[in-house]
Amino acid sequence: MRTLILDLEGAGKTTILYRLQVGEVVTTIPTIGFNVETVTYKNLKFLVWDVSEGPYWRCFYSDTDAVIVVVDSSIRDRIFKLELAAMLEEDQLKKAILVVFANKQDMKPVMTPTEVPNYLGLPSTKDRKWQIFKTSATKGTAWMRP
Ligand code: G3D
Ligand code: MG
Repeated sequence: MRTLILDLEGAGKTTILYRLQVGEVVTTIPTIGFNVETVTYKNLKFLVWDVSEGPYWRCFYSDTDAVIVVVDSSIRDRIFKLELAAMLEEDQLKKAILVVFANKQDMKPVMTPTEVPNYLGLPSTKDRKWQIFKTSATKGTAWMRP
């Protein structure tokens, strides 16, 4: 299974990767020139990078089974919302299931976990399996909403 983990810089991807403790986190700088972290565990391969890297991520789309989006719940970022919507329109990601981590729940959240899916426009997404979890990567907690 190929899983992409995306967010804006600083939402908590690296912390989550280490928290999973499923293997060695390898940081690679491919020829295109941005950082991709990878962890391989059994038949799971996680590829992790910042959404702010823009369209370059297309190179990694093929055969993606799942997309994990890490949202920093302590900020409301319009660019991220637009980037995510555009990304999910991509043909190669049409069949991928979507998991949202509403992260940094230990901080004073600007968005409640109920707001996050609405904010990202998920309820109106057709033909997409998605689920949201409230998380605190630093505390190591994750639970389904509400
Ligand atoms: P990134 O890999 O997505 O860029 P990081 O993000 O995992 O490097 O996390 C960025 C910062 O946010 C780190 O703080 C990290 O400790 C913090 N962080 C990640 N997840 C949480 C969370 O759930 N709660 C809180 N309070 N902080 C979190 P530093 O200070 O090391 O830059
Ligand atoms: Mg990181």
